[in-house]
Amino acid sequence: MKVAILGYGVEGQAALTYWQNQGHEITICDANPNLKLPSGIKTQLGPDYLSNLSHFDLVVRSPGIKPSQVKAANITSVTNEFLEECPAKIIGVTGTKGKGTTTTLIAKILEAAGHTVHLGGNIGTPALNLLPDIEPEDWVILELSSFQLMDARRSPHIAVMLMIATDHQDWHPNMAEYVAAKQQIFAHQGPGDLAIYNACNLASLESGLGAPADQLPYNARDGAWVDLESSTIKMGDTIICKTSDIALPGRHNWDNVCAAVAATWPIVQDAKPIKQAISGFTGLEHRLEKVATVNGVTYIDDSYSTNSETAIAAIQAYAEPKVLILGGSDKEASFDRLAEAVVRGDVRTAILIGATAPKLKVALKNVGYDQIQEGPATMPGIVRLAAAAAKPGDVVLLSPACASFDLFPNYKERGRLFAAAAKALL
Ligand code: UMA
Repeated sequence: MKVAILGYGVEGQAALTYWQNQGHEITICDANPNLKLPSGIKTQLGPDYLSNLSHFDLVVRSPGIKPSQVKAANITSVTNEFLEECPAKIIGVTGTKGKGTTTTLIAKILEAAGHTVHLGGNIGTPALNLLPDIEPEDWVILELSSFQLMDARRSPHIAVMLMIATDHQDWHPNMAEYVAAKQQIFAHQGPGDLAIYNACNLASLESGLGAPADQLPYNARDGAWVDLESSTIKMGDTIICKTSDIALPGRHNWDNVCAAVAATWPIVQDAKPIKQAISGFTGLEHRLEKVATVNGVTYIDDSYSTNSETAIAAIQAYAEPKVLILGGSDKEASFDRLAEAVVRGDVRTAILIGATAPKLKVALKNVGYDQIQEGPATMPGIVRLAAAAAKPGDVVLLSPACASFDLFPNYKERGRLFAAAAKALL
């Protein structure tokens, strides 16, 4: 077959290995004319990279490329190929925020219960790279983004939809398309499959109630929920653990814990491994990660926070006075709710950085908040400014509510530089 791989990033590279190993003739198509590629590979690079796709027998779309841009008869994606070829049962997790944490917690619970688990998808490992090692009795846990789900032709056996909030409106033309893309996680399920939804989030609730599979809510008494009276996490009437057993910081993570309990209970039917995983998992890198304590000030790296909802959750996760670092590249989002949370959130100073700094300043001033400092363009300077503003007992919180691409290569590098600058204060 003549196979065109659209986009040569992480998934494109996985696709190249996969289809090349099957002996097909590959052409890499990418908007970037300066890509580094293996020698001898055919290419179609630059502005016309999406032209003449009808000449190929198969076209493989990378998640970052919009399906509407691709004019070809036989289109697939790494996600579609994996969903078709995977020999084991799959648990898929989507939602706006909490996907990575919930996906990982599900994997840890199943591991604690003695299962062999494979973890991948949007969290960083392209699903096709998992395929060679998967045995039929294993479990696969996939984090799935709207970009990956949008043209999905199959759904996972157990599908989890976490909270949905406004995001990626620079890529999807509107929220309706974003939510419809996420709903593909349920759309192709059938009898015997399980659709898990967040009963306290309208878009997730509506999507779950419309799912063709068996439905199981969380944040609801007939599913996994937090019993505030007894301070416990329950599955129906069964106590799984105390809320104080949860090692993840912040109340928003109780939602992720409940989602993971709902997804794994039907498989393990035993509170012990679930509690063990919940009490041992402190979180992923760059998600409310404590990276240093200097002069009585705690430095928290929440660089993964790229929208207002996650920054609000981060502000609410700490009772201490905060020096908050906000800003980055623009995703066309409103900062009004974030500004309200800053006012209520005991924020000593907000340091504004990057392209969205002026927009954030307006939103903060509109709600009467003026403890604002403009940050420099490099992380050591930003952290020094934060350190000077903080008092012993404070938290310096990098939770930017924005993507990183104006000042940093990606959110991981932004977080890594923050941690390094904080440690350099010692
Ligand atoms: N490209 C084009 N045209 C475009 C867009 C991209 O030619 O319109 C090219 C770029 O020049 C580049 C390549 O495509 O060479 C990049 O491909 P990609 O953007 O699809 O990204 P990958 O490197 O393949 O990584 C993807 C996910 N990226 C996106 O969805 C944008 C990764 O999620 C994921 O970890 C990886 O596959 C493995 O599955 C990242 C992400 O930001 C972390 N996801 C979003 C999020 O979490 O909010 C959805």
